[in-house]
Amino acid sequence: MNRTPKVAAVHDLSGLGRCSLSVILPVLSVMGAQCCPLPTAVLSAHTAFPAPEVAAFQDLTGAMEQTLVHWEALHTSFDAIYSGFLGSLQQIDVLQSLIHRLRRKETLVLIDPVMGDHGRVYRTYTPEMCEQMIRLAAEADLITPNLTEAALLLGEPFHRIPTSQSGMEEWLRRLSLDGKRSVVVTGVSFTPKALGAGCLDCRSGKIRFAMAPLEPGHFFGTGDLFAAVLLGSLLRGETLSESTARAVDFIQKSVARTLAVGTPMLDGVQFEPLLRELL
Ligand code: PXL
Repeated sequence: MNRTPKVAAVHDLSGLGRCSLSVILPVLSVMGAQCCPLPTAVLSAHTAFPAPEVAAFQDLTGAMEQTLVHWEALHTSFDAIYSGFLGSLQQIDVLQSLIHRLRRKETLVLIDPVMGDHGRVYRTYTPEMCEQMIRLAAEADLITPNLTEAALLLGEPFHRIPTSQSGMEEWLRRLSLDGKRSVVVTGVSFTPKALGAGCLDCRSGKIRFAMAPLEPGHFFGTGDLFAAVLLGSLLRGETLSESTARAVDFIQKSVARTLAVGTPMLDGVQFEPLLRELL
């Protein structure tokens, strides 16, 4: 019988709006992985909710540093280190130390470079943070940018985001840093009726696209849901292209269900009833 894979999940915990740890924990658990949270911050709601002046935001950078010291003292090792939304330059530095100090040869380092969406950089993300994230993401085994983040990583203006398959293949090769890391780009679409992701597996050099019917709605937190399903699938031994297809399919079904129920976009997608499909 196989040991349960262990994941260090470096993400925030947001009370309202399904995203980050509140999505990643259930998905990884149902897919048979142990999720060890390293919370970066506790928020009353994710940052897209209105009324930021009354919002709770507890920065946990100090606790992150202390956790790293404790985990290192315990000689803890992980099958994967998986990071997402980070709140400050210092948090990116802590993540870098964590990777340098706890990574083993067999550890999969998945960095989701959460910096922006829909052609805009998140308001909490400074140019220095973008630069530091680009540097750190160069050390990842796998990155999962959306189109906006892909442009930021490549230093390309948003209007140059490719709309053709050959253009996206070229971006995937560039994002892989000449095959040094694997890449999954989300939000890819070449026809009005389909949306999905493109992946480049640095071990085989192969590029694949996984597409699903386009659902007419945008929801927060789908990037986190996507990367969590992708990672859960990879840790079960599925290939990058199989894992990408599984994640695309799961997001499409979750979005379709949410549209049918009609809950608000800020609440994220109704994935809970579909979790059993990931078993
Ligand atoms: O889903 C990305 C994300 C995660 N965590 C917080 C966010 C966002 C995106 O806006 O605000 C707190």
